[in-house]
Amino acid sequence: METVEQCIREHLSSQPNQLTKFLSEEFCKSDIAVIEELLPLHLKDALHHEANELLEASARRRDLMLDATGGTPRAYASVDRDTIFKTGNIIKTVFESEAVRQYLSRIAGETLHKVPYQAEEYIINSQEKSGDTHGWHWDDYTFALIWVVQAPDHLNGGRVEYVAATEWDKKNPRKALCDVLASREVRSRYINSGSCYLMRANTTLHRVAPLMGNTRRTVIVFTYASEADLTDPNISHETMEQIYADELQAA
Ligand SMILES: O=C(O)CCC(=O)C(=O)O
Ligand SMILES: [Fe+2]
Repeated sequence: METVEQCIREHLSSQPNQLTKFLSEEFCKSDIAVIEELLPLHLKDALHHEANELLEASARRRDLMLDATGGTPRAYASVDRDTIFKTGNIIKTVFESEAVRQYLSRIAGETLHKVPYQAEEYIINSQEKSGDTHGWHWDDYTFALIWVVQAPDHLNGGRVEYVAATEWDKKNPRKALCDVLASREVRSRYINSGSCYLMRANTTLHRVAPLMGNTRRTVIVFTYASEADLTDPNISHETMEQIYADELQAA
């Protein structure tokens, strides 16, 4: 029987070169690229199904303000990496996929590596009620791939907002955040369910705007490292340590 990896590899090798080139140009220009068909449909369905099941069984609310990113809020339900690892199957298989990493490396124009910090490999987040948001922040590692499992109602917030080519001043994050927001144009995108997007997330300031009204938005977030990240002494994990304090202590 064909393995998941073989299936993904075949699927990706049949993507038109033109499309890959277009995505790569998009990413190069704007540090974000929305990919509609990174997986064949049946695997995407399985991925979504697993995310919803894990959320139902094991989600924990996170409601906190993060000092490390300038005092911005996190308000959503989430499932941590170890729970996904222990009870899931397809999410970790797709995360481990070399074919996916190679394809994303073509889009990014550089090699994506497995992230050297396990807690950040994959996470499920779900903004589930009015006001829920993933506040302004930068990620610890260069690349994030976000699978939109459920998109919110179009008129009810939950859009991805971002400003590319910015710097996270870890010594003074609040000022860095305010300076960017005071001086730069913020872009906003509605990402459809079934799509995923690749972002240069360590230099792109980003957030999920607060939900307005009764709607839900669920994502699976994969993190990948650049070659440079692997030896960067300035990478730290304060954000993860604060959001997942209980889980990381238990581990
Ligand atoms: O939910 C999203 O689209 C973004 C998630 C995110 O930025 C993160 O998990 O770091
Ligand atoms: Fe992020």
